[in-house]
Amino acid sequence: MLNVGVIGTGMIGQDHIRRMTTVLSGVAVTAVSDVDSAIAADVGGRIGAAVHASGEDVVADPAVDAVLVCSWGPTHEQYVLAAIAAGKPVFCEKPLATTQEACLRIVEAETATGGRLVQVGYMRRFDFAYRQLKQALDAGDIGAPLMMHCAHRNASVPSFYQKEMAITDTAVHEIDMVRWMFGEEIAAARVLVPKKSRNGNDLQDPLLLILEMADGVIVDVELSVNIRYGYDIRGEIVGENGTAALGSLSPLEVRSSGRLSTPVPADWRERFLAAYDIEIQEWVHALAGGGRPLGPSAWDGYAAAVVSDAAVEALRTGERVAVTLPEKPKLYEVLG
Ligand code: NAD
Ligand code: ISE
Repeated sequence: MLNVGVIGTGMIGQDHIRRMTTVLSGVAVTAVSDVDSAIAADVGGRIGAAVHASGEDVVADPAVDAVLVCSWGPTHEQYVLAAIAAGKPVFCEKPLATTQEACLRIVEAETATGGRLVQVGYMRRFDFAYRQLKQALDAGDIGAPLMMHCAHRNASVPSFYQKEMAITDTAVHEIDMVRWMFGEEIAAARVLVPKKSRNGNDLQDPLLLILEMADGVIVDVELSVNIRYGYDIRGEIVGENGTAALGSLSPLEVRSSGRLSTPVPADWRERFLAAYDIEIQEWVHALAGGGRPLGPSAWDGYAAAVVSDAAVEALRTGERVAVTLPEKPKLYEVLG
């Protein structure tokens, strides 16, 4: 049994606690903490977990084998570094940290230990539809890839969401996904700014992010974060001999009153429900008996941060911004 301590018991923290306590096997939640002590006490009390005053106390708890960080992005670095210093595996929700410098500090701390401890919550790699899409691509079903069209649409975003978060909080999922999908790094980013939606208040919404992969494949990502009708994630790869795309939004079709309709997921919890289950279950299995995490690494978190910084600069300047990564440490060459 893997005993997990959860830092941050907000939306995704509670959702991961629900899956670890009621859906998955081989895992128990033994400790929680949140800067909002009332939420932590409520969530911890419901599952009989120890409630700690700080994230560092969760890491230090001898009844915690591994740590799950689900607090706000700017707090990730301190908890991931604390877990690495304690030699405990840590799953950190995306982004790994909010600056590339902070991500690099994590990479350096982890490589100094000589083995992987960190996994980052880029769950699309665990989604059935994305995995099928990659299988079709890798099998050569559509020939060599040339372009990919993506859309990332949120019905709405929280009030603390700021303009650049369309890149750093939302598009980071596509940034990670295309690195994994094509097995290539991203070489440059541009951002086009369309007519502004009146649903977006102070945000520049929507945006069109253009990513150039190192081998010349071009990816466009529509980012609409106040589209109201629901949560809609799209992806279509155009190859030399065909195209492959994520399938329909829902397995249900309703034919009624002369109309054919299908439900649209409300948010990420619904759309990626099974992907999160698989992501955390595979993490638990990988750690069983003292194993190492195999999913998205600290290096992947760092690479996503470097690209997202370039895209933020492209948004500010209107220019094409080239992306340069340092050499990948050997640790990540071996373990992915
Ligand atoms: P949230 O605001 O609902 O919850 C975050 C919680 O962290 C809050 O309860 C807050 O009080 C707590 N917190 C803040 N600072 C803290 C600190 N220093 N120590 C302990 N707790 C602290 O936000 P959320 O939507 O649950 O997002 C949390 C993280 O998960 C973010 O990094 C976000 O980007 C990520 N996220 C990932 C996905 C995904 O699809 N993988 C989806 C949603 C959120
Ligand atoms: C949120 O933090 C997520 O990670 C969701 O998957 C994404 O769709 C949303 O835009 C983010 O704010």
